[in-house]
Amino acid sequence: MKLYYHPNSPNCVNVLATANQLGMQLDLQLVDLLKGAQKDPAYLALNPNGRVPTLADGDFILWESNAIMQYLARKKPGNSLWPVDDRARADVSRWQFWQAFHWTRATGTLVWENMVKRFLNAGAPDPAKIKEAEDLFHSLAAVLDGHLKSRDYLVDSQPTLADFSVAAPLIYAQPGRFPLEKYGNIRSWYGRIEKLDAWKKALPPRMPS
Ligand SMILES: N[C@@H](CCC(=O)N[C@@H](CS)C(=O)NCC(=O)O)C(=O)O
Repeated sequence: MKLYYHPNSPNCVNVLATANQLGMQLDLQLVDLLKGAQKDPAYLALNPNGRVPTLADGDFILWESNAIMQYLARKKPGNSLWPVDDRARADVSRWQFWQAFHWTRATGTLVWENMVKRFLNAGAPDPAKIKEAEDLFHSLAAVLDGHLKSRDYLVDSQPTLADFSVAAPLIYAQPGRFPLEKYGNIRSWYGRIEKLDAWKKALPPRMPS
């Protein structure tokens, strides 16, 4: 299976960590976002959103990182990343939807304003957008931190797809200036994710500071 990816994309780190944890080898195809390769007509034919990641399994093309993670997990029955119990599986989906719809709105804006703009020379950070994203971040982080108060991982006693999806944006917590000070449970949980070999192997080789 081919994964069209960029090593610095959090939405690729979650997929790579999943493949690593499942012991799967993906044929990695770089889409150079810095050169605009995501807008090449050949790539847009695979993924009309012009974003990474995209998985190609023969003639089956799949985009959206959470869908890709579930698809990979289905290929390895009996794994602990995507439990088969109906409620546990629904719980994993709950957090993956929460990540895609809510969490990345806050974290994505902070990463763009505080980090990516600097790399792309795309102008000064916009204080109003940062304030709005920080407010959203606090309301969401309070939910996540509260949930993690009595748990080591989001759904199970071991990591699931939910943990990889929700943890992925945190790879840029520092350069993105995520206001995490008050959220000790999130920091401890992310510390546990960071210790996993599958996660370490999925991280970009060079991390911006
Ligand atoms: N919801 C999508 C988001 C994908 C996404 O936004 N990818 C970013 C990188 S993290 C991208 O390709 N950006 C390129 C662009 O916007 O031009 C997923 O989870 O796969």
